[in-house]
Amino acid sequence: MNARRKMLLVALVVAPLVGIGAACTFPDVSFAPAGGAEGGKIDGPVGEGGPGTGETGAVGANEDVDPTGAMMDATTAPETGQRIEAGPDGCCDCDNDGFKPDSGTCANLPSQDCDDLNPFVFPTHGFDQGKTWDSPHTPDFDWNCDGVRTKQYDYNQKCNDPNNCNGKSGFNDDPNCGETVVFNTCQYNPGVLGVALASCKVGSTVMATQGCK
Ligand SMILES: [Ca+2]
Ligand SMILES: [Ca+2]
Repeated sequence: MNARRKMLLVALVVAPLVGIGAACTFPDVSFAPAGGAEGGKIDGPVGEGGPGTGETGAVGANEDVDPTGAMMDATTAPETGQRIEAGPDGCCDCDNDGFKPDSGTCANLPSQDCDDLNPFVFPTHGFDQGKTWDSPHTPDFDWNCDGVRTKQYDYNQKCNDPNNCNGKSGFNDDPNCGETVVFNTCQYNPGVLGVALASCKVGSTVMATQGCK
């Protein structure tokens, strides 16, 4: 093979590798409101897994996270005016949310409203991305009165563990309920056996709001 042919062969081999290297250099980072002031769930592949191997969805998520939370919509309680001063004497379901407190005596309503003066706190309430908690009930942001604060999305997800990467997503840090912060979707690279190890990195980023219930 003469020198010219050798150079041509090298160029043909190297050029695609340079292209691949360039394509893999920068993550697909974007910033867009998601699940923010308008409430709702984050658009995109959250919790749905992705191609290749690895864990999917909320598998391995923090214990206080609902594994199906990422697929659910969320409401947003207003920051002010959530709680009423008092109901009329002898009222049952004072906040008119369809539930009465355990002490309520009126008929035909389910009980266990843990705060009958706040219409945004009641059993069956789904995730809410409200920022403030205006209720004596504890724990705070237990919108559905089950005595436990459950978070909608996983958190402290740094996308740095190749064994827990593919299809994973979550907040970069651990935001409070109703707080809007950076949310990562991880990108898994299986590597090439004997050449490059599998790796995990942040594939895309949005701003999102933690919902709780
Ligand atoms: Ca009520
Ligand atoms: Ca709860």
